[in-house]
Amino acid sequence: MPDLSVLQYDLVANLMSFCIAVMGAGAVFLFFARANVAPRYRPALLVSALVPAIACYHYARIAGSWAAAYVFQDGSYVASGVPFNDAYRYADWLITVPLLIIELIAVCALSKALAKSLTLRLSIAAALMIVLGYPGEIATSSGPAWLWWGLAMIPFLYILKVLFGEFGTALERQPERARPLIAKARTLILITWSFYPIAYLAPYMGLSGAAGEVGLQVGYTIADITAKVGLGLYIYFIARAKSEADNWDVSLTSDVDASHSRELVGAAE
Ligand SMILES: *C/C=C(C)/C=C/C=C(C)/C=C/C1=C(C)CCCC1(C)C
Repeated sequence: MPDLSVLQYDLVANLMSFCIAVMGAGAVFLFFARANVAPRYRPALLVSALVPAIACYHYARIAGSWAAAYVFQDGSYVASGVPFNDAYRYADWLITVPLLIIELIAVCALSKALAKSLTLRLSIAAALMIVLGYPGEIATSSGPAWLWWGLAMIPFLYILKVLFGEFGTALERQPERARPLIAKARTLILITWSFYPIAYLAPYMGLSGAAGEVGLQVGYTIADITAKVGLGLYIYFIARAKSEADNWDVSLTSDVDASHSRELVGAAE
């Protein structure tokens, strides 16, 4: 681990702490938000809540490992000799990345056969992508790093191909008001997920030392928050839009929504 200034060390430590708070709050919000959507979309929201809950736990471990990897000495942070454990990130991704795919497919309530086939193929591809990426992440020379990167890119590109191909076709049959939200959720996946394979290569493209390490930790953390809590919020809004399109009466479960639903009923009459 490279030596860090107080500012660099604190930037990472504070961002990890912020991430624990956001993931925890996101998990609680999405868990209770289930009540505001029709029962058929609740499993999607439950999965959306599980993802930041799992990440909240892993970030507590990651932040602990970051603290253990450094000691404060003569005005700056130097490596303590305890290795920083990057495996927590990969263990987290191995569980959460397939779950993110599952929540997006679940909220669409596609035909059973299509949902099953997409879920199976995409979650296996997602897990394979993470497993193939790990040996490269811990590699110390560029040969194996590039090799595993290339191998992990195959399932990654497959996921994007299916999301913008087959899944895109299924999207056309979604209710009108949910369609733009689903398309935006998919764009969020494209943008945030593309960040990871680029950040992974940073040390091999000239960004090394303290700036490289801080950049990587900050980048992964921001991407994780956006990809998990950001997507979770989209899943919630999609589920709300679809519940309304299904004429599900929100006032039955929530007082706050009663006046809104009366407006809807009024508009329908
Ligand atoms: C919440 C965590 C998320 C959304 C993590 C996503 C991770 C990726 C899309 C990682 C992709 C990688 C490649 C495509 C190649 C190099 C190795 C990885 C694992 C960084």
